[in-house]
Amino acid sequence: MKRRVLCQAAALLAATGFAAGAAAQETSLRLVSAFAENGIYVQRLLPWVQKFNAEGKGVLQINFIGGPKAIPTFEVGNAVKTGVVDMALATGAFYTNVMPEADFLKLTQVPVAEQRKNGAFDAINKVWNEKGNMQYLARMVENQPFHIYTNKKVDKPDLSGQKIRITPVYREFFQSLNANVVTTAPGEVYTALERGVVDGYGWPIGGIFDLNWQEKTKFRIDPGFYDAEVSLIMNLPAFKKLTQPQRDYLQKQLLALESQNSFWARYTTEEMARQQKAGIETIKFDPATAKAFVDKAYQVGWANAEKQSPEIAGRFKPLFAPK
Ligand code: 173
Ligand code: 173
Repeated sequence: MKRRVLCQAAALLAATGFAAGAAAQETSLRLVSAFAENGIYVQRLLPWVQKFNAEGKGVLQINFIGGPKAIPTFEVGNAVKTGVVDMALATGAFYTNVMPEADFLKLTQVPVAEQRKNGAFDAINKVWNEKGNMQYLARMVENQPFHIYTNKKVDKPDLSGQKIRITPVYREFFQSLNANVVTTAPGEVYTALERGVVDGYGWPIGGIFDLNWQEKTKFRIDPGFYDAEVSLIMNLPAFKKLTQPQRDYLQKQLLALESQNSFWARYTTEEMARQQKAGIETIKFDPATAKAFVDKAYQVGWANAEKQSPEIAGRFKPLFAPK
């Protein structure tokens, strides 16, 4: 694995090295995505990169290298930490190998705009700086709850006898529902479903069509739980090297990116309709069971956070709690 990443790093440097020195004041940041290039997250990010580069000429540029073919999904965090790349689009569940706290961001119940005001964003950055050698830049996905998608019908929140594809997002919660779990990158979900290696998977409400999973999906369990966190992160030394005008420009564009997050509520409505049209049936619980299901997700999520990192979980919890 190590060797493969080094080898890819060499390829990245070779691919991007030519740009260096073109303009003395201009810095070009190498960006990768832990999510597939044809998926909704990268599809929304690329126009932002284009605008960033058009308006940032002579100041700061972003060079999008690619998705998981450039750096494998679960290696992206380390690539940012070590400076193999400058910046990444990722989610915390993909870089718990850097710090377990990365996955805690799924537990936020306040909008990122509020996180910037109430101290949550600063609290996150203190940890990301100290433990991850990273700057947490911006959250570009909000209002995207996770769901259980399965091919085996259930009439209560019990996944006994089911094998479910997970990432760290879902592990303890699905295990508490008696599932057998197997961790895979998103890029392996289709094949796992096709071969019957798994009966289902965890994923947010939106995006299952991006890799054609609807072809292999019979049911979605409602309600959703947590909030999918997809964010830009940056190597800390690379961030600190930026001049003040570069930093100001970056910050302006990051806030502009976050200001578009109202998209996600609309996307949820569209994706639910699209799933229904594709023949995916919804499994719903009675209101009391649904509430207990969501409460359990947060209870299990925070209990695990407190077990892994009690001090930091204690700092985050009041800042992430709904008002
Ligand atoms: O994993 C690899 O072998 C790899 O990614 C690579 C990259 C550049 C040149 C040769 C191999
Ligand atoms: O791969 C995943 O299921 C996962 O952890 C995730 C996190 C955020 C957005 C989409 C997927």
